[in-house]
Amino acid sequence: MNLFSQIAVEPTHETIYPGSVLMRGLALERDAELFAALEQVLEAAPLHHATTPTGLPMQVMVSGCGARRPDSHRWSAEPAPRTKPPMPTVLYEFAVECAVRADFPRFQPDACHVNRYQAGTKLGLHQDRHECNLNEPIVSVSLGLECVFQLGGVQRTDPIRRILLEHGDVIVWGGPSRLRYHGVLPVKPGSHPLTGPYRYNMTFRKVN
Ligand code: MD3
Ligand code: FE
Repeated sequence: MNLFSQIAVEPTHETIYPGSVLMRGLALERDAELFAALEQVLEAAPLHHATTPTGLPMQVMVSGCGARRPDSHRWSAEPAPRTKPPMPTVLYEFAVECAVRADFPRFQPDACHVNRYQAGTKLGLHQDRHECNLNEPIVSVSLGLECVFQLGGVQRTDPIRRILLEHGDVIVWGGPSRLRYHGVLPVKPGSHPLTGPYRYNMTFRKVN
C-alpha cells in the first residue's frame, strides 16, 4: 500500500526482457472480482503444501484450476492427483487481456496455478523446467502483500535482478525468459485489505 493505491493510475508497460512485459497495476481495476473468483477456486481445491522431489514440504501453499500443470518440479512427488475445478471465466478473460496487451493475442490459457505466501515464506531460486511449449507465454498476476521477485539468467550463477511486485501487478513471460532462474524472497509481514496476511500469485498457462 502506498499513497497512490487509492488513485486511478494507468497501468505501466515495461519490457523486462524481449517478450516479457511487466504491467504494474493492471489487475487493480478488477482486483475484488479476481480475488472473489480465486476464493471460489480455493473452496473447490483447497490449498496444500506441495512436496519437492526431495520429499520436503514447500513453504508456499498451492492450488489451481483448469488443466493440470505438465509434470513439473513441484508435482513430481505429489502423492495422488487432485481434482481441479474449471477456470472461472473472469480469470480466463483477464489472463487473455493481459496477454493481448503484451502482444500475445492468441493466448488461450487452460490452467491456472495458485501460490499463497504468508509472512516469511519464500520460493527459492529455481528454473521451471519441463516447460513443453516455449511459444506460449505465461501470465502471472500478484494479489495482496508485496514481494521481492528475483530474476536471474539461464545459469544459476548469472546476475540476479530484484523486482518489487505489488498488489495488482502483472507480468507476461514470453519466449526465452521462460528458462531463467527466478524466485521470491521471504515475504514481509503485513496486512492487505483484500487478501489479509497473504500474497497470492496466479500463473496462467496453456498446457494442452
Ligand atoms: C520467470 N512462482 O510457481 S510466478 C512458480 O510469484 C513461480 O509465485 C512465482 O515461480 C510466484 O514456479 C513467480 C511467474 C513466473 C512463472 C514462471 C517463470 C515467472 C517466471 C519462468 C521463468 C521466469
Ligand atoms: Fe517458477
